[in-house]
Amino acid sequence: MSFSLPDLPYDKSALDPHISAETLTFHHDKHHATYVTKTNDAIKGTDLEGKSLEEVIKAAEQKGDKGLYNNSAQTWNHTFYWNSMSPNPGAPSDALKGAIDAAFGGMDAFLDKFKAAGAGHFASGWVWLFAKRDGSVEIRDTHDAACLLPSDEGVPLLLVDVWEHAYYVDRRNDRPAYLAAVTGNLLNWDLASSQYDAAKAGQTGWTHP
Ligand code: MN3
Repeated sequence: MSFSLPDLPYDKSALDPHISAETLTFHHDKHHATYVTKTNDAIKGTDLEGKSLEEVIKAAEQKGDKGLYNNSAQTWNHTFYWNSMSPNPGAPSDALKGAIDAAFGGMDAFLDKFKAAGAGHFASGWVWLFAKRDGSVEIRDTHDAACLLPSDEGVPLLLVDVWEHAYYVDRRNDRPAYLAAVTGNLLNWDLASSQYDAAKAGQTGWTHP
């Protein structure tokens, strides 16, 4: 059994004008697809074949297999990123809104800090909204493929790609404009709210299909 490239959870034009269909076509059908193919190639015929993607990522990390880690973590990150955006973004639950208010002093202050974290992240990586098991939330950024899987520590709520391929077609080098478009219009608060409930309940939350 091998991993399949999950379909986008919306039409390729659904995020336009914030993210174009051209960007989604290249990003999903080329970049994401390549990570899936390379993950499958690396585990074919090994004892990892048939395991969940989360198990593959953890095994690659433990073994120090950088190639497999990078491709499997990028597969997970991209699927979670697609789901972290929606043309119908909704609003955070009262519980999550309370945690954001406590951590950042309000939604606008959170969005400003999230955008600043993304704009200030050096080179390729990811920006996360992460909930700890005690119900507190924080912004994290990770380099290259590094993936924050659900753990005893907490659960990721939202994830935004800041690799250049996420925005260069639409925005050229203007990463702040991409971050403003995504955070202002597309963040999937329904997903974030259900992930927040999972974090507090000691559950795993979203897992890769
Ligand atoms: Mn990407």
